[in-house]
Amino acid sequence: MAVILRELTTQPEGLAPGHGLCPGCSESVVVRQVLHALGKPAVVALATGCLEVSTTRFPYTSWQTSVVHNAFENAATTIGGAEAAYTAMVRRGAIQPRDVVFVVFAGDGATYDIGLQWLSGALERGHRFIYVCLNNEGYMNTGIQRSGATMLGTWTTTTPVGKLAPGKLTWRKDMTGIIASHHIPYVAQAAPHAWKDFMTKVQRAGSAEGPSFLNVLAPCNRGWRYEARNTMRVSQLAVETCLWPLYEVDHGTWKLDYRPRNKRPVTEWLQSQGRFAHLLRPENHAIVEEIQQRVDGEWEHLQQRCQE
Ligand SMILES: Cc1ncc(C[n+]2csc(CCOP(=O)(O)OP(=O)(O)O)c2C)c(N)n1
Ligand code: SF4
Ligand SMILES: [Mg+2]
Repeated sequence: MAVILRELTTQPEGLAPGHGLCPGCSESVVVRQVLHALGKPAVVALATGCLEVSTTRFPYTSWQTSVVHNAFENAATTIGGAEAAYTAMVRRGAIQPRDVVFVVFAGDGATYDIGLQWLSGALERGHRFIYVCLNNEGYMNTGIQRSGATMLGTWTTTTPVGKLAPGKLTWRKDMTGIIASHHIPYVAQAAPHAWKDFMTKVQRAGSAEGPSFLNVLAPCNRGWRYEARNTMRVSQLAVETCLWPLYEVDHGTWKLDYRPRNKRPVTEWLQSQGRFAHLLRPENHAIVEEIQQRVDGEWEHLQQRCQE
């Protein structure tokens, strides 16, 4: 399986231009990477979030695929139902089998927090679908609130910065690890600047014989407070600082997909975004140290898991 750029350029688009996502938003990039990598008809379920509200404004739609919007929390259940109905109808001869793939796009709020039990159940039942978490580290659609994916010290509208608090007070969940402990066929972490790595992972997820989960960092220039043109640079910095390592768990085998030649300090990531501006002040030095220690600890742990 190989991702060949020339072939990608001739494929039809699954997501049309003219949607309402902010200029510079990574979410449309991620969606197009997924649909292009699959290269076959997709049945898509959307959790409520920036992607859904910006691409499905009645009476228009940006989707050139089948798409269903459900509630904020239950996209995994919806796609599981669609996949089960399809399988049952094929089995009893009501429809002809087709080469189609079932895909969820859901934000980190929908995935890490409010939809976690629905997702966990669908994974445990073994439905064949790809779950893509668009992880922009906050509830962006409703005004940049913190989520379980938001990192320690981050400014959001519900973790304000002031005399009493320096942004978010707790670390983030290891959602990729949580999903890996469901022992599904394929789990991976990815980022949009590393497009070939990501699209190869999408293809692996698409050929898995059961559920698969892709946790994709999805930089949000609006909520992260950086200039729209820097989206891919910010994505790259997350990986080069080891804050967002690229790895996969393929049938239980952990594999590191990228090792930075020169691991960058987390301060470079913090400097790239206005939501961390307060952390660069001397009085918040200890928080930056803690972030670095946690990132280093997670990186060490990951390398051990990958037997590197
Ligand atoms: C049960 C429920 N609670 C809250 C909301 C309001 N709501 C809609 S989208 C959203 C935030 C989505 O955040 P996330 O899943 O991270 O997606 P993003 O917009 O950041 O891409 C919230 C809180 C809702 N629609 N339903
Ligand atoms: S708020 Fe962020 S995630 Fe939402 S459309 Fe704008 S850039 Fe994208
Ligand atoms: Mg989000």
